[in-house]
Amino acid sequence: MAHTGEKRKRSDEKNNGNGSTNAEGTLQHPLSGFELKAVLRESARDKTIFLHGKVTSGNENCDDAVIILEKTPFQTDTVSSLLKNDPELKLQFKNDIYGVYQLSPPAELNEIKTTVICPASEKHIKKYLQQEVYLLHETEDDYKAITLPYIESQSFSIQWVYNILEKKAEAERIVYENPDPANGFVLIPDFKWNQKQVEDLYLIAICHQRGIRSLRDLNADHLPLLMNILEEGKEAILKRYGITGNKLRIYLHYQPSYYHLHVHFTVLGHDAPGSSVERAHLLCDVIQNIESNPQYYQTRTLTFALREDEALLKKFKELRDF
Ligand code: GTA
Repeated sequence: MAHTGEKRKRSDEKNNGNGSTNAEGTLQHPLSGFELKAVLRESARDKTIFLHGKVTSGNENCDDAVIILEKTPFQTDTVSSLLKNDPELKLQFKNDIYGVYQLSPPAELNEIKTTVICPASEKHIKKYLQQEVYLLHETEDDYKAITLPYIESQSFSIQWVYNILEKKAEAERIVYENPDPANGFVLIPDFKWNQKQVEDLYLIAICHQRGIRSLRDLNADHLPLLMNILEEGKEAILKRYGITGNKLRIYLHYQPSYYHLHVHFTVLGHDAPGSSVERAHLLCDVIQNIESNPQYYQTRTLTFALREDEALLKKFKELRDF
């Protein structure tokens, strides 16, 4: 019988160190015992699929897990090795000068980015489910009477944000930090970016100050923080990735999923999810709006889209003529 240490080592090799330890001290594969429950959404264009499944991973009770599979972009520095040394090609058809083949690349050039949310709440499952979306115009009163109570009662946990700010998770991934408690922030690669190519660069700046939920809370007091994020964020990205500020889309989501102020940095050429006009607010515009009217985000009607199944949309339907 293998000793626990040996068992852990073997399982570690198989897992590449990515497993979690169960009660017996054995490392378990994050997808161990995977059973598919439903396909939540798929996109042929984005080469992604969102799955609802069950896993029996580690200590966690994962009757409900969300797994996101995404084919990763080509990397210009390794792409030529895909074609060198007569790779395995299957002819699909040939017509005159046109040939279509299926290429089977070696495993290291054929990665699938795999995101596992485990255990996933019902809200996570709904978030990734393909659904109709509806546009909503939220007035100042709507925010106070409907949205704010909703956010306070049932938004996603932001523990992962505190883990980043307190260096309990992803500490080695931090690209830049301004440690000032009021006007500082942490700049870190987003969940959605594998950092292998800058073509889909995606970072987030998370502010140190707690209690700023979203755009709606921003006023003139927050201008130094917003300016720091804009200027220092651009500078850090130029230094680390060689991408200039005029190639970056720097924006906040309204509504966000996580109500602790954060700013998205994506490259212009990348059509990042959530960068559409009904959700993304450019940071430079946000700063100007507050400069011209310090109460801009408390008083203006803000427009955004909500999915059919979202509790917030149901609240608006109940309480307003929608
Ligand atoms: N570094 O633990 C984390 C982490 N988490 C839990 C979330 N984020 C994290 N980053 C790090 N570590 O950009 C990131 C998210 C997001 C930001 C929160 O924090 O990736 P938000 O509050 O405005 O929420 O931003 P938003 O935009 O709804 O989040 P999200 O998850 O990006 O969803 C938007 C759409 O993107 C989804 O509806 C879906 O269509 C798509 N999407 C989400 N995740 C993926 C994915 N892994 N792969 C492909 N598409 C995805």
